[in-house]
This record gives sequence, structure tokens and C-alpha cells, in this order.
Amino acid sequence: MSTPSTQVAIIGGGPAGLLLSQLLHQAGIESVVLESRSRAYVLGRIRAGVLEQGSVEVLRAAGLGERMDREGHPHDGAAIVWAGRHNYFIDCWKYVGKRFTTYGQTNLQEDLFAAADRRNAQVLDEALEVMPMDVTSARPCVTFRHAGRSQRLDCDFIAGCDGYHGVSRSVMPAAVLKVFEKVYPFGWLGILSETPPLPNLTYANHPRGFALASMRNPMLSRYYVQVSLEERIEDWPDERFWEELKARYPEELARAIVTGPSIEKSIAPLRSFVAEPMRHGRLFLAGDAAHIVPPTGAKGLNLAISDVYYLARALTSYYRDGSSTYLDSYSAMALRRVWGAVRFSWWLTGLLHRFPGMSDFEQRAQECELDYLARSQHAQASVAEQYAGMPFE
Ligand code: RFL
Ligand code: PHB
Repeated sequence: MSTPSTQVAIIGGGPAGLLLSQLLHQAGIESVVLESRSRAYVLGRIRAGVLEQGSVEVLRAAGLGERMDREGHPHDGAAIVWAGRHNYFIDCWKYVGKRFTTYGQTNLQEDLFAAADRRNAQVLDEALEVMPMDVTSARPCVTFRHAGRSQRLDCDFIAGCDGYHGVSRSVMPAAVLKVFEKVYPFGWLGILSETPPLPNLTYANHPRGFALASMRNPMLSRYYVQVSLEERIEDWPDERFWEELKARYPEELARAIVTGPSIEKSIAPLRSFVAEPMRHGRLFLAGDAAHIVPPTGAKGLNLAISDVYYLARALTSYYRDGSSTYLDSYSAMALRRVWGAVRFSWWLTGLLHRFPGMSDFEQRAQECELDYLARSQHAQASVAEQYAGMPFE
């Protein structure tokens, strides 16, 4: 066993882990990233597409703005359609003076790898059997296998950025960890197609189920339809997908949707999940390792970015000024923002989806709430503020 050491061992090389290593590098703090998958696999995952203005600002300050500013698309807000007629626009620009940017997580992940390569960062792909150890001691470590060898990495702190299925959360004792969870009885079937998208991100509430029209660039569209958890991809040839999608939009929008062959198709289950606290000793959780939101509010990636922003600030303050104040408040501060986004995503999911066994009464109640939103400036301001993302503390 060899025993190299670093200041911060980062488990997981997704957006949270790689952004943290970038921010720490800017502050002159050393880190090693341990990622269980290959780079090709990580880059092949099609996920988020919406960045809040606060996230864009963090990424720019991290030196990751160049391509995002060139290829990302700013939007004033997003549309919601229902009952085949109304059209309500969540106007973030009008109500809070903030825009959001559509920029694929895949592109951001590429930018993060490119930045890591430029600074010769230590990012170990295909690190197996990763295990955080002695996290409540003054000198924790991470053990793992890499290139066929067992290794141990000594460190001052461990950042658990290894997603919902990662190992980091599991080392927190049951007596310490409190988990809040809601599993939804449906998923999103998503496709990517090389066709021009609708001009606006457009959410649809429909008695057949929820739908979403989104985008990656002027010739790459991302669409989703709500499906039951029993559905299998094989049963959804492209023609069926397009027909179902169009059936959930008002006629005029359905006609405007340009169809074409899908280049990716996958089903994602929906879940709300929060693990408290986000710190145990010298182990800090960030991103999906600590919380999951249903994608309806477009918050998951944005929360990963805000967690990492708080964590990098806390570690910087520790190494630069010897202060533990931010480290000690990390969990509570991050959780305030997390719970705000978790509640908003849960509310929007409830408003826009068709739940099994839902009655006509409940469908009408949803439509009535949407009618109210379309009429009330006060309600619109509240939704716009939350959709745009609350400010960082
Ligand atoms: P990730 O991206 O899951 O990365 C975790 C990394 O850790 C690795 N790993 C391990 N490494 C070492 N040892 C282990 N034992 C490990 N176990 C796991 C994994 O291989 C992986 O590389 O978590 P991170 O970095 O916290 O980032 C979170 C975001 O990826 C996630 O929240 C978003 O994608 C959620 N999301 C959206 N978020 C938004 O903000 N806006 C959106 O529009 C949006 N749309 C979405 C989404 C997620 C979706 N899916 C498929 C879940 C749309 C969809 C369909
Ligand atoms: C996406 O483009 O993938 C996307 C956009 C908005 C959401 C969820 C996903 O709420």
C-alpha cells in the first residue's frame, strides 16, 4: 500500500466533484478526485439542461464561462400550458431581474474535464471500492483500488460528491443521519433529437400526463413525457413518443413541434430526498449525494453548484484564515437552500403531473390553481423568484 496525501479528497467526478476541485485549485488548495466510472461513461450521461443565473455566475468566476457564454441560451422564463388553451409564462426577468441559461450538463461536464486537464488536476477515473475512513478523526483517509492496486489517500477533509448511489452517505451512522424521502409513482421518458426546439421551455399539464419541451441548442431538442414506472423503453418507438407528446400540448404548439429520429432515450424515476446533516466529522456531502429533487423545478444541478460554492468558501476560509466558522455552518446553510428547492420542486411536480387514481375533481383543482397563477401578479412573482433560484447566503 502506498500512502499519498492531499488536502481534500473528493469522491465523485460529476459536476459537484469536479467543480469543487476547480474552486479549491483557484484558492490554492490541493485535491484529488476519485471517480468510479470511465470518463466516456460520465460524459455519456444525458441529464440537466437549465442553469440558474446564480449558477452561471459561479461557473464564470470559476473560469468556466467561455463556452457556456458562447453556446448557452439565455431565457427570460418558461411557459406552462394546460387545458389545451391558456399560456402562462413564468417571467423571471420581469419579476426578479434574473434570466436562466439552457446549457447541457454534458457540455458543462466536458468543460470541467477540460479545465481539470489544463491544470493537470489529479482526477482518477475507474477508482473502485472507494471507502471514506476515520471521518471523525483529525486525519481521515480514503481507501480504493486503482489500476489493479489497493491504495490509501490521507487527507484533511473528504468531500462526498458521489451522487445518490454513492458510498459517502453510507458511512454516516444511522443515529446521526436523518433521511426525508418521497418517491413518485411515475417517471419521465426523455428523448434528445436533432431538430429545432420550441422557442420557450414549455411545461404541460394534461389529463394524459405531464410533458416538457426543452432544448440544448438551436438544432438539439430535449422532450419528456410522464410515464408509469412499469413502462419499458422498448415499447416506445419514436413514432409513439411523438404522438404522445403532441397529444399533451395545445394544437398550435403540437403543430410547431418538429419531429425526427431520437438520438437518446431514457426513463428517469422521480424522487424527493434529503439527508441531514450534510456533514459528519471531516466528511462533507454535496450535490445528489445529499439530496435529490424531481426534475420538474430544474434544481438538481443548481443545488450541486450552490453546495459546492458554500463548501469551497468554507474550506478556503479554513486554510486561508484558520477559521472553522463556515465549515461549522455549512450543513445548516446548504440545507436552507436545499429545502427551498425541494419544496418548490415537490409543489411544481404536484401541480403539473397526473397522479394514479386522480379524480376529475383533482384535475380541475390543478387547472384552477394554474388559472389563478395566470391571473395573479403576486402568485407569479413568487413562482418566478423560486424558479429563477433564491440568492446565495
Ligand atoms: P452526479 O452527477 O450523480 O455525479 C456523481 C459522480 O460520482 C460517481 N460515483 C462514485 N465515484 C467514486 N466512488 C463511488 N462509490 C461512486 N459512486 C458514484 C458517479 O459515477 C458520478 O460521476 O452528482 P452531482 O455531481 O451531485 O450532480 C448532480 C446532477 O447531476 C443532478 O442533480 C442533475 O442532473 C439533476 N437534473 C437537473 N438538474 C438541474 O439543475 N436542472 C435540470 O434541468 C435537470 N434536469 C436532472 C434533469 C436529472 C435527470 N436525471 C436523469 C436524473 C433531468 C434528468 C432526466
Ligand atoms: C432539461 O432540459 O433536461 C430540463 C429542463 C427543465 C426541467 C428539467 C429538465 O425542469
